[in-house]
Amino acid sequence: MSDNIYYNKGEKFYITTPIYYPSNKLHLGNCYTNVICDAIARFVRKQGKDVFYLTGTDEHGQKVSQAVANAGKTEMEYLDEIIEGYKKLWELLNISYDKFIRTTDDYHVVAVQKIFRELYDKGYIYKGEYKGLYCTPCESFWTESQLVDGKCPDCGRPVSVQSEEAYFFKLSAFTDKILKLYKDNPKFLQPEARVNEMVNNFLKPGLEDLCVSRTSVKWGVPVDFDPKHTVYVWIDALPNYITALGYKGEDDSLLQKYWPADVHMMGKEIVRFHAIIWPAILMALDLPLPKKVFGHGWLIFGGGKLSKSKADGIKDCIDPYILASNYSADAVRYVLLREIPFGSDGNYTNEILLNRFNSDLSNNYGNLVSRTFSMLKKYFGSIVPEVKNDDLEASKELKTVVLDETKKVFEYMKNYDVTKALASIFNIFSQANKYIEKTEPFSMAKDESKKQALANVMRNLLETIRIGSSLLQPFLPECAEKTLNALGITNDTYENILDFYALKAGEQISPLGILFPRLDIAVELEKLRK
Ligand code: ME8
Repeated sequence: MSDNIYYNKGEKFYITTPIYYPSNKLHLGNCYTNVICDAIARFVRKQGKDVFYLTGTDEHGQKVSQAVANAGKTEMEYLDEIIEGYKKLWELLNISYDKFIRTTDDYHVVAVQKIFRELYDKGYIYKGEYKGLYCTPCESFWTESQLVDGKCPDCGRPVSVQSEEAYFFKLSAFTDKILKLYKDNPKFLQPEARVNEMVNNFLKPGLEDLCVSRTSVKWGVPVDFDPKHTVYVWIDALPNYITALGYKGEDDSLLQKYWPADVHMMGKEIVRFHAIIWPAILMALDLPLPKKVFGHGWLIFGGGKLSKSKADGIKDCIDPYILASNYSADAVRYVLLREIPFGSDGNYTNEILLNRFNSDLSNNYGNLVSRTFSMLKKYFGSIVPEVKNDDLEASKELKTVVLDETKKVFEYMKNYDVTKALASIFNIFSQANKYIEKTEPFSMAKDESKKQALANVMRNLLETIRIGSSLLQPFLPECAEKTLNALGITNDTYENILDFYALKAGEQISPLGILFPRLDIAVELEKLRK
């Protein structure tokens, strides 16, 4: 990002989520990466940037073949249904991606074949014999030393010895280059703890060549010059970030425009692929590297990472469709962004969601907006009042908090820290509620001599709500947009976010219903248990 952290019209910004494995049991943890990326993409768009936001699905590999065999469908029938489910979920959660890539898309398949061939022609891929420990659910080979208690270090399931003729990628040639990359660009991989993990677990022991084709897996991209081989699923998956932009396709203008990516966002369990293997492939292809790889933490449920296999066994209380339909997409987005400290793990329970709903969304933001709007209606007929001679200490304090917290939001978002940014935004709302307690507009309204002071207070509240809602919009798009629209604001940007008085005196504001009706937590918990 450049120097002006508030507004940079036209600057390019490319953000990606990992491509998701097909699953017909999508859980709340699955939504996390996309919700973070959506908040960042929306925020950056409001900074005037030209954003390209990519998500999609990772549809090849042994796991799909197994699921298809069980379901009695063709691969594409099985996948199309699941992909529809993903698209519906993203729509429900207001995920504003620009492109959805499927690794079964023809252009992707052809581009992966061309990439494989180029790496082979350049001598980075060679043929050999593979004997290794393979975890089928994770589609990963492991070395003996990487296993934990003899099992897959990612999912804890058993691994099996597999041996076959295979192609290899010369990953071992990249150890020093990747170490240099981290050294020269300390912010390439974040948070910092992930750098230590990569260095200690993989780079210091020295990278091993990577098996990049399988003859036993049929559902995948065939190696075009040796078709009994199928491209290893990660070598098929990682290039989605460039094939989606037209790399090795007919038109690569998007690639010219947006590559390298500003940030690849993902969960920490797949950082190894993105911070070691992916840069090595890009170096081998002579392409620029992404500016940042960020490995976020996990949503923890019942003491461990919420995963697809685990979600299968749990009641629907972590079903994002049910939670978003009952409590709004904004509430689901809020609990994910606020409860999982960005970069770390965070616990989820329904109590946490419902308590956050009542205390932050309903009592703090919702109540501030509804009290202010109803007072404005009562005292000024919903007309934006003019400020004159505002010498209240409380007003100065409010404006200072609003502008300081606004600046902090932009500082935090420079590092994509969505959790801290949200906390700052809610500090603005808390301060505005305190301002009402301190200034007591309801008492002022009884005293004709305080009419102007009352006007000042109401105007300060409206402007605070405007700025707070403008900041909130990328995170909770529905409620913030309703509020902004009621204030007569559409197509809001951050161009003048630091101007405190931006509304026009004399304008009528529109009525606004209750944004977050208070919930009876016990009743809701009971409903979710069913
Ligand atoms: O890994 N908490 O796909 P995926 C937080 N296909 N994030 C979670 C989570 C949880 N409990 N569970 C899942 C893949 N995620 C590969 C990627 S990219 C070239 C290939 C996140 O469907 C996970 O960390 O298993 C990842 O960022 C995303 O969901 C998709 O995971």
